[in-house]
Amino acid sequence: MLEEMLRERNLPAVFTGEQTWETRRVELLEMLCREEYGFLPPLPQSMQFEILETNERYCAGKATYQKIRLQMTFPTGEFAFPFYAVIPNKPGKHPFFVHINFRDNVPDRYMPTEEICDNGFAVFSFCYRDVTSDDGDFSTGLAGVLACDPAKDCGKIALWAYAASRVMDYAQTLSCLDFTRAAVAGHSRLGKTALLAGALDTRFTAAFSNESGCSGAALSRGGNEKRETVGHICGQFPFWFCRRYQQYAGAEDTLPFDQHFLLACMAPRRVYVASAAADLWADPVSEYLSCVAAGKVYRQLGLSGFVCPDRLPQVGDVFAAGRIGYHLRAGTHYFSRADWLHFVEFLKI
Ligand code: GTR
Repeated sequence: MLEEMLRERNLPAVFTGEQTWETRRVELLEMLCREEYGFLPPLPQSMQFEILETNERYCAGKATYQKIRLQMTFPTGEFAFPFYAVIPNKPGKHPFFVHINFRDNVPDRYMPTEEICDNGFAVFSFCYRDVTSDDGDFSTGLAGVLACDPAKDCGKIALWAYAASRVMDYAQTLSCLDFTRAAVAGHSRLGKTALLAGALDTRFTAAFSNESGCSGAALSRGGNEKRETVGHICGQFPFWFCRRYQQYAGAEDTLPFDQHFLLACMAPRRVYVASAAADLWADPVSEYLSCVAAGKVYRQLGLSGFVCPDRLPQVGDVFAAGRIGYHLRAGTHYFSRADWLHFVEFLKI
Protein backbone atom coordinates (compact mmCIF):
# COMPACT_ATOMS: atom_id res chain seq x y z
CA MET A 1 0.00 0.00 0.00
CA LEU A 2 2.68 2.51 0.98
CA GLU A 3 4.75 1.68 -2.12
CA GLU A 4 1.77 2.46 -4.31
CA MET A 5 1.16 5.75 -2.49
CA LEU A 6 4.80 6.71 -2.96
CA ARG A 7 4.68 5.85 -6.66
CA GLU A 8 1.78 8.27 -7.04
CA ARG A 9 3.92 11.05 -5.59
CA ASN A 10 6.43 10.57 -8.41
CA LEU A 11 9.45 11.45 -6.28
CA PRO A 12 12.94 12.05 -7.60
CA ALA A 13 15.50 9.43 -6.57
CA VAL A 14 17.60 10.24 -3.52
CA PHE A 15 20.32 7.65 -3.83
CA THR A 16 20.95 5.28 -6.69
CA GLY A 17 24.04 3.76 -5.12
CA GLU A 18 26.33 4.83 -8.00
CA GLN A 19 28.37 7.02 -5.69
CA THR A 20 29.21 6.59 -2.04
CA TRP A 21 26.57 7.91 0.33
CA GLU A 22 29.06 10.48 1.67
CA THR A 23 29.48 11.97 -1.82
CA ARG A 24 25.77 11.89 -2.61
CA ARG A 25 24.87 13.46 0.73
CA VAL A 26 27.10 16.44 -0.03
CA GLU A 27 25.36 16.82 -3.41
CA LEU A 28 21.93 16.68 -1.79
CA LEU A 29 22.83 19.32 0.77
CA GLU A 30 24.24 21.50 -2.00
CA MET A 31 20.99 21.17 -3.91
CA LEU A 32 18.78 21.90 -0.90
CA CYS A 33 20.81 24.99 -0.03
CA ARG A 34 21.00 26.25 -3.61
CA GLU A 35 17.32 25.76 -4.46
CA GLU A 36 15.50 26.10 -1.14
CA TYR A 37 17.13 27.49 1.98
CA GLY A 38 20.25 29.27 0.76
CA PHE A 39 23.78 28.62 2.04
CA LEU A 40 24.63 29.15 5.68
CA PRO A 41 27.05 32.00 6.48
CA PRO A 42 30.73 31.21 7.18
CA LEU A 43 31.83 30.53 10.74
CA PRO A 44 32.50 33.53 12.97
CA GLN A 45 36.15 34.50 13.39
CA SER A 46 35.75 34.12 17.12
CA MET A 47 33.09 33.56 19.76
CA GLN A 48 32.67 34.48 23.38
CA PHE A 49 30.27 33.12 25.95
CA GLU A 50 29.28 35.18 28.96
CA ILE A 51 27.19 33.70 31.77
CA LEU A 52 24.56 36.30 32.64
CA GLU A 53 22.53 34.39 35.25
CA THR A 54 22.95 31.14 37.20
CA ASN A 55 20.51 29.27 39.42
CA GLU A 56 21.99 26.03 40.73
CA ARG A 57 18.80 25.13 42.55
CA TYR A 58 16.49 25.18 39.57
CA CYS A 59 13.51 22.75 39.66
CA ALA A 60 13.77 21.96 43.37
CA GLY A 61 17.53 21.69 43.09
CA LYS A 62 17.44 19.04 40.38
CA ALA A 63 19.08 21.18 37.73
CA THR A 64 21.19 24.24 37.05
CA TYR A 65 19.74 27.01 34.94
CA GLN A 66 21.92 29.54 33.16
CA LYS A 67 21.31 32.42 30.83
CA ILE A 68 24.28 32.87 28.52
CA ARG A 69 25.20 35.54 26.01
CA LEU A 70 26.80 34.20 22.84
CA GLN A 71 28.85 36.77 20.99
CA MET A 72 30.23 36.25 17.51
CA THR A 73 32.81 38.34 15.71
CA PHE A 74 32.67 38.59 11.91
CA PRO A 75 34.74 40.70 9.51
CA THR A 76 31.63 42.88 9.16
CA GLY A 77 30.95 43.37 12.88
CA GLU A 78 29.77 41.69 16.05
CA PHE A 79 26.51 40.03 16.91
CA ALA A 80 25.25 38.57 20.19
CA PHE A 81 22.15 36.67 21.26
CA PRO A 82 21.09 35.08 24.56
CA PHE A 83 20.36 31.43 25.10
CA TYR A 84 19.42 29.28 28.08
CA ALA A 85 20.89 26.09 29.50
CA VAL A 86 19.13 23.74 31.90
CA ILE A 87 21.38 20.86 32.94
CA PRO A 88 20.55 18.14 35.48
CA ASN A 89 22.69 18.33 38.63
CA LYS A 90 23.05 14.54 38.80
CA PRO A 91 26.60 13.48 37.97
CA GLY A 92 27.18 11.77 34.64
CA LYS A 93 27.06 12.61 30.96
CA HIS A 94 23.70 14.02 29.91
CA PRO A 95 22.21 13.61 26.48
CA PHE A 96 20.78 16.92 25.31
CA PHE A 97 18.53 18.89 23.01
CA VAL A 98 19.21 22.22 21.37
CA HIS A 99 15.69 23.63 21.11
CA ILE A 100 15.01 26.42 18.65
CA ASN A 101 12.07 28.04 20.37
CA PHE A 102 9.44 30.65 19.55
CA ARG A 103 9.90 32.37 22.89
CA ASP A 104 12.67 32.96 25.42
CA ASN A 105 10.72 31.58 28.38
CA VAL A 106 12.19 28.84 30.54
CA PRO A 107 10.16 26.76 31.03
CA ASP A 108 7.84 27.46 28.14
CA ARG A 109 4.59 25.95 26.99
CA TYR A 110 6.64 24.48 24.13
CA MET A 111 9.45 23.29 26.42
CA PRO A 112 8.71 21.31 29.61
CA THR A 113 12.19 21.65 31.11
CA GLU A 114 11.38 19.82 34.33
CA GLU A 115 10.15 16.68 32.55
CA ILE A 116 13.10 16.85 30.17
CA CYS A 117 15.53 17.06 33.12
CA ASP A 118 13.70 14.35 35.07
CA ASN A 119 14.48 12.07 32.15
CA GLY A 120 18.16 12.87 32.55
CA PHE A 121 18.41 15.26 29.60
CA ALA A 122 19.89 18.72 29.39
CA VAL A 123 18.24 21.33 27.20
CA PHE A 124 19.64 24.44 25.56
CA SER A 125 17.20 26.85 24.02
CA PHE A 126 17.07 30.19 22.31
CA CYS A 127 14.36 32.41 20.95
CA TYR A 128 14.63 32.47 17.18
CA ARG A 129 13.71 36.16 16.97
CA ASP A 130 16.74 37.04 19.09
CA VAL A 131 18.83 35.86 16.13
CA THR A 132 16.98 37.54 13.31
CA SER A 133 13.43 38.80 12.88
CA ASP A 134 10.74 36.60 11.38
CA ASP A 135 9.99 38.89 8.46
CA GLY A 136 11.51 40.29 5.29
CA ASP A 137 13.84 42.68 7.15
CA PHE A 138 17.43 41.62 6.46
CA SER A 139 18.95 44.86 7.74
CA THR A 140 18.89 44.06 11.46
CA GLY A 141 20.01 41.20 13.76
CA LEU A 142 22.38 38.57 12.45
CA ALA A 143 21.16 39.17 8.89
CA GLY A 144 22.15 42.83 9.18
CA VAL A 145 25.62 42.20 10.63
CA LEU A 146 26.33 39.65 7.91
CA ALA A 147 24.88 41.97 5.26
CA CYS A 148 22.79 39.04 4.11
CA ASP A 149 21.17 39.65 0.75
CA PRO A 150 18.18 37.32 0.32
CA ALA A 151 18.47 37.60 -3.47
CA LYS A 152 21.76 35.71 -3.42
CA ASP A 153 22.28 34.51 0.17
CA CYS A 154 20.20 32.49 2.57
CA GLY A 155 16.73 32.98 4.01
CA LYS A 156 15.79 33.25 7.67
CA ILE A 157 15.45 29.49 8.30
CA ALA A 158 19.14 29.06 7.44
CA LEU A 159 20.12 31.84 9.87
CA TRP A 160 18.16 30.21 12.70
CA ALA A 161 19.80 26.86 11.85
CA TYR A 162 23.19 28.58 11.93
CA ALA A 163 22.42 29.86 15.44
CA ALA A 164 21.55 26.32 16.59
CA SER A 165 25.02 25.23 15.50
CA ARG A 166 26.61 28.09 17.46
CA VAL A 167 24.77 26.90 20.58
CA MET A 168 26.21 23.47 19.80
CA ASP A 169 29.66 25.15 19.75
CA TYR A 170 28.98 26.22 23.32
CA ALA A 171 27.72 22.77 24.33
CA GLN A 172 31.02 21.35 23.10
CA THR A 173 32.86 23.35 25.74
CA LEU A 174 31.11 21.34 28.50
CA SER A 175 32.29 18.01 29.86
CA CYS A 176 28.95 16.93 31.36
CA LEU A 177 27.22 16.12 28.06
CA ASP A 178 26.77 12.91 26.10
CA PHE A 179 27.67 13.82 22.52
CA THR A 180 26.46 10.49 21.18
CA ARG A 181 22.95 11.71 21.93
CA ALA A 182 23.04 15.34 20.89
CA ALA A 183 19.80 16.49 19.30
CA VAL A 184 18.29 19.54 17.68
CA ALA A 185 14.53 20.07 17.96
CA GLY A 186 11.88 22.52 16.87
CA HIS A 187 8.22 22.98 16.09
CA SER A 188 6.61 24.09 12.86
CA ARG A 189 8.78 26.70 11.08
CA LEU A 190 11.38 25.86 13.71
CA GLY A 191 10.89 22.16 12.96
CA LYS A 192 11.91 22.96 9.39
CA THR A 193 14.87 24.78 10.92
CA ALA A 194 15.80 21.83 13.16
CA LEU A 195 15.81 19.49 10.15
CA LEU A 196 18.09 21.82 8.22
CA ALA A 197 20.41 22.32 11.21
CA GLY A 198 20.63 18.56 11.72
CA ALA A 199 21.13 17.83 8.04
CA LEU A 200 24.06 20.24 7.80
CA ASP A 201 25.74 19.82 11.17
CA THR A 202 26.76 16.23 11.84
CA ARG A 203 27.53 16.98 15.48
CA PHE A 204 23.76 16.64 15.93
CA THR A 205 23.25 12.90 16.16
CA ALA A 206 19.47 13.29 15.88
CA ALA A 207 17.00 15.88 14.60
CA PHE A 208 13.43 16.20 15.86
CA SER A 209 10.78 17.85 13.73
CA ASN A 210 7.43 18.63 15.30
CA GLU A 211 4.71 19.32 12.73
CA SER A 212 7.17 21.01 10.39
CA GLY A 213 4.97 20.41 7.35
CA CYS A 214 5.61 22.19 4.07
CA SER A 215 9.30 22.75 3.30
CA GLY A 216 10.05 20.72 6.43
CA ALA A 217 9.31 17.02 6.75
CA ALA A 218 6.28 16.86 4.42
CA LEU A 219 6.63 15.83 0.79
CA SER A 220 5.83 18.75 -1.51
CA ARG A 221 4.44 16.61 -4.32
CA GLY A 222 0.79 15.78 -3.68
CA GLY A 223 -0.99 15.65 -0.33
CA ASN A 224 -4.31 16.52 1.23
CA GLU A 225 -6.38 19.38 -0.17
CA LYS A 226 -6.01 21.52 2.94
CA ARG A 227 -2.23 21.32 3.09
CA GLU A 228 0.20 24.18 2.81
CA THR A 229 1.89 24.16 -0.59
CA VAL A 230 5.16 25.62 -1.82
CA GLY A 231 2.97 28.24 -3.51
CA HIS A 232 1.36 29.24 -0.20
CA ILE A 233 4.61 29.33 1.72
CA CYS A 234 6.50 31.28 -0.95
CA GLY A 235 3.64 33.78 -1.05
CA GLN A 236 3.40 34.30 2.71
CA PHE A 237 6.93 33.63 3.92
CA PRO A 238 9.30 34.23 0.99
CA PHE A 239 11.98 35.44 3.44
CA TRP A 240 12.32 32.01 5.05
CA PHE A 241 14.00 30.75 1.87
CA CYS A 242 16.48 31.79 -0.76
CA ARG A 243 15.13 33.60 -3.78
CA ARG A 244 15.45 30.62 -6.10
CA TYR A 245 12.77 28.70 -4.16
CA GLN A 246 10.14 31.07 -5.54
CA GLN A 247 10.37 29.47 -8.97
CA TYR A 248 8.82 26.30 -7.54
CA ALA A 249 5.67 28.01 -6.25
CA GLY A 250 2.84 26.16 -7.98
CA ALA A 251 5.44 24.07 -9.82
CA GLU A 252 6.33 21.44 -7.20
CA ASP A 253 6.76 18.79 -9.89
CA THR A 254 9.78 20.67 -11.23
CA LEU A 255 11.66 20.56 -7.92
CA PRO A 256 14.87 18.55 -8.41
CA PHE A 257 14.30 17.12 -4.92
CA ASP A 258 11.54 16.54 -2.42
CA GLN A 259 11.59 16.93 1.33
CA HIS A 260 12.57 13.31 2.00
CA PHE A 261 15.99 14.40 0.71
CA LEU A 262 16.28 16.58 3.80
CA LEU A 263 15.37 13.68 6.11
CA ALA A 264 17.76 11.37 4.27
CA CYS A 265 20.64 13.81 4.82
CA MET A 266 20.50 12.74 8.46
CA ALA A 267 21.61 9.22 7.48
CA PRO A 268 23.23 7.34 9.12
CA ARG A 269 22.24 9.53 12.08
CA ARG A 270 18.70 9.53 13.47
CA VAL A 271 15.70 11.67 12.66
CA TYR A 272 12.21 11.85 14.14
CA VAL A 273 9.05 13.33 12.65
CA ALA A 274 5.99 14.10 14.77
CA SER A 275 2.56 14.86 13.30
CA ALA A 276 -0.78 15.90 14.82
CA ALA A 277 -3.91 14.36 13.35
CA ALA A 278 -5.89 17.61 13.09
CA ASP A 279 -2.97 19.59 11.68
CA LEU A 280 -3.93 19.13 8.04
CA TRP A 281 -2.00 22.28 7.07
CA ALA A 282 1.22 20.40 7.97
CA ASP A 283 -0.16 17.28 6.21
CA PRO A 284 0.53 14.27 8.46
CA VAL A 285 0.28 11.77 5.60
CA SER A 286 2.89 13.62 3.54
CA GLU A 287 5.15 13.76 6.61
CA TYR A 288 4.71 10.02 7.13
CA LEU A 289 5.34 9.11 3.50
CA SER A 290 8.45 11.25 3.59
CA CYS A 291 9.76 9.03 6.41
CA VAL A 292 8.93 5.93 4.36
CA ALA A 293 10.82 7.34 1.36
CA ALA A 294 13.84 8.44 3.42
CA GLY A 295 13.86 5.06 5.17
CA LYS A 296 14.88 3.41 1.91
CA VAL A 297 18.20 5.25 1.96
CA TYR A 298 18.96 3.85 5.39
CA ARG A 299 18.10 0.38 4.14
CA GLN A 300 20.43 0.86 1.17
CA LEU A 301 23.12 1.64 3.73
CA GLY A 302 22.31 -1.58 5.56
CA LEU A 303 20.67 0.24 8.46
CA SER A 304 17.21 -0.06 9.90
CA GLY A 305 15.45 3.03 8.53
CA PHE A 306 11.76 3.57 9.09
CA VAL A 307 10.11 0.55 10.67
CA CYS A 308 6.34 0.76 10.17
CA PRO A 309 3.43 -1.40 9.03
CA ASP A 310 2.27 -1.21 5.41
CA ARG A 311 -0.52 1.26 6.14
CA LEU A 312 -1.09 4.89 7.05
CA PRO A 313 -0.64 5.83 10.72
CA GLN A 314 -3.49 5.91 13.19
CA VAL A 315 -3.79 8.33 16.09
CA GLY A 316 -1.59 7.08 18.92
CA ASP A 317 0.85 5.22 16.67
CA VAL A 318 4.51 5.54 17.61
CA PHE A 319 7.08 3.96 15.28
CA ALA A 320 10.45 4.20 16.94
CA ALA A 321 12.25 0.92 16.19
CA GLY A 322 14.47 2.21 13.37
CA ARG A 323 16.74 5.21 12.87
CA ILE A 324 13.74 7.21 11.69
CA GLY A 325 11.02 7.70 14.29
CA TYR A 326 7.47 8.93 13.84
CA HIS A 327 4.37 9.51 15.90
CA LEU A 328 0.86 10.72 15.20
CA ARG A 329 -0.88 12.25 18.17
CA ALA A 330 -4.42 13.53 18.47
CA GLY A 331 -5.10 17.25 18.36
CA THR A 332 -4.01 20.38 16.59
CA HIS A 333 -0.82 22.27 15.79
CA TYR A 334 1.13 22.50 19.07
CA PHE A 335 4.40 21.37 20.64
CA SER A 336 3.02 19.35 23.55
CA ARG A 337 4.52 17.48 26.47
CA ALA A 338 3.41 14.28 24.78
CA ASP A 339 5.56 15.16 21.76
CA TRP A 340 8.57 15.92 23.98
CA LEU A 341 8.21 12.73 25.97
CA HIS A 342 8.19 10.66 22.77
CA PHE A 343 11.32 12.54 21.65
CA VAL A 344 13.01 11.79 24.96
CA GLU A 345 12.16 8.08 24.69
CA PHE A 346 13.55 7.92 21.15
CA LEU A 347 16.78 9.61 22.17
CA LYS A 348 17.19 7.24 25.13
CA ILE A 349 17.45 4.23 22.79
C1 GTR B 1 2.29 28.69 9.40
C2 GTR B 1 3.12 28.28 8.23
C3 GTR B 1 3.66 26.91 8.47
C4 GTR B 1 4.26 26.75 9.84
C5 GTR B 1 3.55 27.54 10.91
C6 GTR B 1 4.32 27.80 12.20
O1 GTR B 1 1.62 29.87 9.23
O2 GTR B 1 2.31 28.32 7.09
O3 GTR B 1 4.58 26.57 7.46
O4 GTR B 1 5.62 27.03 9.82
O5 GTR B 1 3.16 28.78 10.48
O6 GTR B 1 5.53 28.00 12.21
O7 GTR B 1 3.65 27.86 13.24
